[in-house]
Amino acid sequence: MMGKVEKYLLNKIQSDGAIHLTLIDPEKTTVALASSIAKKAEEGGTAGIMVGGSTFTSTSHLDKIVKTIKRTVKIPVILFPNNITGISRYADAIWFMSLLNSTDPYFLIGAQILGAPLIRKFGLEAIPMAYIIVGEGETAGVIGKAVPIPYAKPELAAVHALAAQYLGMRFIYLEGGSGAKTPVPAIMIKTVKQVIEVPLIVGGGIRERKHVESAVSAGANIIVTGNIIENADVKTKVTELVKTIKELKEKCRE
Ligand code: 1GP
Repeated sequence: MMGKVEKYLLNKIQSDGAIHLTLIDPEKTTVALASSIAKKAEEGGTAGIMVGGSTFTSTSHLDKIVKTIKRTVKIPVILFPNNITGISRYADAIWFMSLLNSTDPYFLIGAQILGAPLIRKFGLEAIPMAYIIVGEGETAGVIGKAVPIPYAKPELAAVHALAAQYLGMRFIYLEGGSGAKTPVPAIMIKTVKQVIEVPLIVGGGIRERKHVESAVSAGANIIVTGNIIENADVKTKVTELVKTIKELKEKCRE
């Protein structure tokens, strides 16, 4: 049941050690800007474009953004939905995610039940993923009614991740929240990695080379950056982050 985007991600993780994904929040961008960010991020070596954000609701705007990005880049476009309004027929795949530490059943399974028939109708590739909000959690934590796992409790993140793996989820996402002052700490990433075999995605507040170094050295397989890409010289920034990942991998091989 594994689709082509998932295969592509797994192959790329295997060959590159770890990969970078660029997150575009439709609410923060115009169609033209989103397409230019995606193009520059692709030139900088990002492996795929994720489209989503915690508070946006306009599916028509999302459709326009995804359609334009698809026309601009060859790398896959993966939806990162906050709700059923985050589903676009024009994407390649969707993170079919459950917010594992939400207190609201809607974010655990309700939205997924409503969204599933639409995903089938559109022929979107669904990639099962456990979404775990940690640290301050930021907007995603508030909107998703999560009880964020404190950074000082990495063992709690690990048991959430292990439960997700036993439930059959094929990716685990440790989310520090977009714009987090402190990205997910290395000790939490390491503790989670010790108990899971599936790939680990880490995002939230990753802005600098040292953040990428710390996350990848601790075992992150996918690094997601959003804010920094929207605000900075995209190509330069993505190139720097992707280069950091590659250098780390080469160091490991020596
Ligand atoms: C948020 O993890 C992502 O869902 C990205 O966070 O915007 O802080 O890079 P930033």
